[in-house]
Amino acid sequence: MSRYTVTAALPYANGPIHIGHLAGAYLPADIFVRYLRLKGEDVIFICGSDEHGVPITLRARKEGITPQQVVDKYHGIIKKSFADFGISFDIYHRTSDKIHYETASAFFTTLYDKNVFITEESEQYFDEETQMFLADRYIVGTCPNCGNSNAYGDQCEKCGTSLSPRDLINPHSQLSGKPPILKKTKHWYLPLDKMQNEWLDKWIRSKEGEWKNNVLGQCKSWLDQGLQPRAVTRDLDWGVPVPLPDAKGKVLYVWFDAPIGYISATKALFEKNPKSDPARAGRNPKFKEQWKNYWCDPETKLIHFIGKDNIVFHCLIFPAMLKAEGEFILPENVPANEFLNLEGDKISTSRNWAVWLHEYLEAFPNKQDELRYVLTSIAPETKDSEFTWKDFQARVNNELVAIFGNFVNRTLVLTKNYYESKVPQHGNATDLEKECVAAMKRAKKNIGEAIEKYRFREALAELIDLARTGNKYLADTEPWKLVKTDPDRVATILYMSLEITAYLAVLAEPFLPDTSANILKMLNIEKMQWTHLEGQVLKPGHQLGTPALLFEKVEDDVIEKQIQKLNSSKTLNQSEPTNAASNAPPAEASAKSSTTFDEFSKMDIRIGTILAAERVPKTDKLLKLTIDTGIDKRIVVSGIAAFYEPEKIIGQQVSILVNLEPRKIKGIESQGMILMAENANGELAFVAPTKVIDNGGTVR
Ligand code: B3M
Ligand code: ZN
Repeated sequence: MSRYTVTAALPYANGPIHIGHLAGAYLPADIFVRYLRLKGEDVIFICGSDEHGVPITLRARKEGITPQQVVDKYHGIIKKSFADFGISFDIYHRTSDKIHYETASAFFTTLYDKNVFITEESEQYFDEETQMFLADRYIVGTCPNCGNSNAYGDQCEKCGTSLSPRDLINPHSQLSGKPPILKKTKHWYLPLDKMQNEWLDKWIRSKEGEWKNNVLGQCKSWLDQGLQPRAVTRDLDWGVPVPLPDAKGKVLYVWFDAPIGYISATKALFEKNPKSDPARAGRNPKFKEQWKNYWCDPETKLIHFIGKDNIVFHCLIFPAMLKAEGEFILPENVPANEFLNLEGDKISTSRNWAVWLHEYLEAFPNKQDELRYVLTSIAPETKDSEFTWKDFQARVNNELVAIFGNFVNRTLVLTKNYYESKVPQHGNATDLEKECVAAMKRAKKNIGEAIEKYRFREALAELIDLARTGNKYLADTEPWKLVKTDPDRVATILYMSLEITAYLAVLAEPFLPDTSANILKMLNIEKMQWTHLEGQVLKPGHQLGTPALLFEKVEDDVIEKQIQKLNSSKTLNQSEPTNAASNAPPAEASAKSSTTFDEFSKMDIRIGTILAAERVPKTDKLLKLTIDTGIDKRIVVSGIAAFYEPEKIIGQQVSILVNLEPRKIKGIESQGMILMAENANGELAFVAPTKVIDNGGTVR
């Protein structure tokens, strides 16, 4: 028996969960854990809400409530979604819990006492109006890498580059919208540069061939650039206080405390629900407290399931912390997934371009396994992948209904009709039955091996293949025709089909837990271990339960509704003119007919800066912008509200056509037009200089 500690990324408790979360981390983790449990391994599955960090406090500001109210609300919603979809955590904890504060504090103190940290006083951005330092997402500006004007102080979500506030061009405060000033402050840093040289570089490179390429690739690119010391404290009032006398008003950086959340959750698990492990405790008396078996015993395998945006934290920074602490094991593997897209577009909370789990369940009650199935078959394991409703429908109807459900149902209904739902006595096996037995063994072996290699798509395909084999077996042998002429043969065929069904029930459990339970009930057998799936499973004469349909066809109108629902958020984003003063044309394949330089020169295009921005009431699209054009300050109404939040674009430089005839839009006189770039999906982005140009600068 091996011991495993399996974690899934702690979601920020600042919003509900969507299909991208599920496909990225929680489903693969759940499949892995359910499989290990079926094999009788000693495994704990840990998760919880990440309740600190700027995403939470920003949300609180937006909703006009306290951070604690935000996390209380979303912790409940998220926890319920996971439970609804059968994500079988041993504990779903939260980082606002007392035990977490104690654990994270103690962890910091140990590192401090061991002189791990370096301290540095440096100048950081400060918002004079709110008298606050602007950590991480409190500061917004233009990404130096891709020009995205909404990059955060810790990361550009557009190009994925990790940033520090000083990297941003045109930085401004999320709180006041004003450009910040610089102010001195002291912080504690993890010397990742030193750690890279001492062991981290070697350790990561030793994972070659073992860890997924997408994961190693990202790690190596970080290492190749050379790691920098990283601050693990922040000037904020929401978080775990830094446990030092000279650190008033400072808290631990959320990415320092959050992964420690895995450890505190494990402690909480054993406080509430001790699992006894006397054998190991006896062998290794050093670890008296049980949680330590899962974090400190070098034989335990620590596996982190995450999305690709969390790779650096789980592969480099958290291991660096664990190693520095000294008592802990390092991750055995970090099988991170890429991203799941939705109907041709990135999933986006702000544009409501998502399938939320709680909304899915309203439309498809009790169809959790259908979504688990589809998301696993398209999981972004090696590259980004895409969910579409049509594909969802096709996979449910053509695979779950037509193959899996159909086979199980035919088997049970025929047995009911011919043998009053008692397992028949089989006769001699022909080559056909031998092939079935071989297919069952192969499926068990291949599914297990694929799961152990984190190839869940492949594992699921093997499961459907076994059902396909069963379906073909019934089609080839046609027991419904033989029943009059060769009843012995029919008994064998149905016996064999029931055996395949029993295999399917057990092998499906990691992927489709409800379906597995339903089949077991119809077979009237207890839940079985993976290892018990050897030889004959069912005894002749055994009384089966009542057959029922496992899956229902998903009809066109249901799918249409979902597509319409999504499209309505798209129309909301696009219905009004994309730029009120123009009617920007969609991206066009061929160039327009030629013009003269003189014609072009009539356009007076200037560089300006957005001084103020607000939504135009009763519209979804329009922002009223105040622009400093270098010539004057003027109002422009622009149809960009779907793409930019007003408070985030203050200070943004833009190109503006200043000599366009003024035009009244929703009662506001718009004096000019902001130039926007538009892609084929109708997404807009500012056309802005790549370095700061004085307002009034010309565009030619
Ligand atoms: N809350 C980021 C995220 O939800 C972060 C994960 C923490 S895992 C320790 O993507
Ligand atoms: Zn960028």
